[in-house]
Amino acid sequence: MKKAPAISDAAIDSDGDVVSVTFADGASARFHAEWLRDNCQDETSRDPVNGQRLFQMADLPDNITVQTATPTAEGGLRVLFATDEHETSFSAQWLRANQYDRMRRLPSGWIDPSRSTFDASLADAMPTHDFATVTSSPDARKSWLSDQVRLGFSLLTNCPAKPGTVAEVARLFGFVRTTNYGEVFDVRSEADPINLAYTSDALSAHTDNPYRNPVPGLQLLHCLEAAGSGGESFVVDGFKAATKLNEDSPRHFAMLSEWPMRFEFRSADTWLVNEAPMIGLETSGELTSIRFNNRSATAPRLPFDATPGYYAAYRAFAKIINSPELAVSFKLSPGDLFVVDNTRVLHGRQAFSIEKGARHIQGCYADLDGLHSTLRLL
Ligand SMILES: O=C(O)CCC(=O)C(=O)O
Repeated sequence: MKKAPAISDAAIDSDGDVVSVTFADGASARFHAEWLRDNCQDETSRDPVNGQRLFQMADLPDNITVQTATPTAEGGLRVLFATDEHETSFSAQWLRANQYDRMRRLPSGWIDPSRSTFDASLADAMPTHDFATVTSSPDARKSWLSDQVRLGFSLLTNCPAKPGTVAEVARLFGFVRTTNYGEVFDVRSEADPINLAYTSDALSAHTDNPYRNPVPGLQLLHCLEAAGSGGESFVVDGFKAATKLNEDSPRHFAMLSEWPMRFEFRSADTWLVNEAPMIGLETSGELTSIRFNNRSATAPRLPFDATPGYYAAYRAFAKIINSPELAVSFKLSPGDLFVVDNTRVLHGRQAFSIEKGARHIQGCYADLDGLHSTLRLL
């Protein structure tokens, strides 16, 4: 690490609440008295061996102020706190590395810059990778997984069109997550289906299993037999849709990120319920997750006065999600497999006819942390 310039000057505001320092290169920084006291680095404050803090926040006096702050001969800062007469030193290096007075609150709904959002035009530049190549080459696997993290979606071609391959692909980067649908599940038209996915009906854009907590981070769908007619797949970037909602109406965006939807799945042996916002934000405002599923959303129970605004926001979000400008459409052939980040990218399919051949897709779930771990190691 580059050595920080020495501290050449220090001043305290009239209340003793804030210390301003000037570095030899002319840069300046401000620190609150309370922040400095909490972050004292001396050996009565931090264990000299492991660096862990030795006091409790509750032990510190209220209304901490600084009595004196002076540059040291070594270029650091000597501080005497007025409230508890604690005296300590900070190096210029440490203060520069931990400076916070230029931190900015980011707008609600900001997206990690390592992600790229997409719309329908991605169909002209599909993130396509070859099964045999990603299996044999670590570089090719890295490129595939990087696309997956950047876009939340990737397509793998020339996979063996054999049952079980989907789990084999998941094991290239992590572990299969078994659910009540099994380790792998067969998506085809069935009599008396436990899920509308197991029919020949169209499925509108959705994320899977929002009724679970946590939801599966990744979904893999592998084509074993294509539909004779219909059955085209599509994906929609939920981050793009949420960003559009925020641009059109920050009020709607706030509604869906503050109030939860209730999601439910029930069959003879399973009853899953989860209540969570459709748009998930970190406390920093970062957009981190989308839950959207028309089939499994159930009656929301919100404060009476919030309900009309919630429905207006829900309808506006649904219209954006269903707009053709966002849907990337493609038809799977036997051996094609796509992966979606199920916390971000929605997927769906067109209705298909079963007269001209049985469509058969096999799917499985996996967790995102395994994929990120494999990518870091690669
Ligand atoms: O049939 C398909 O293409 C997709 C099925 C699906 O959306 C699902 O299993 O979640």
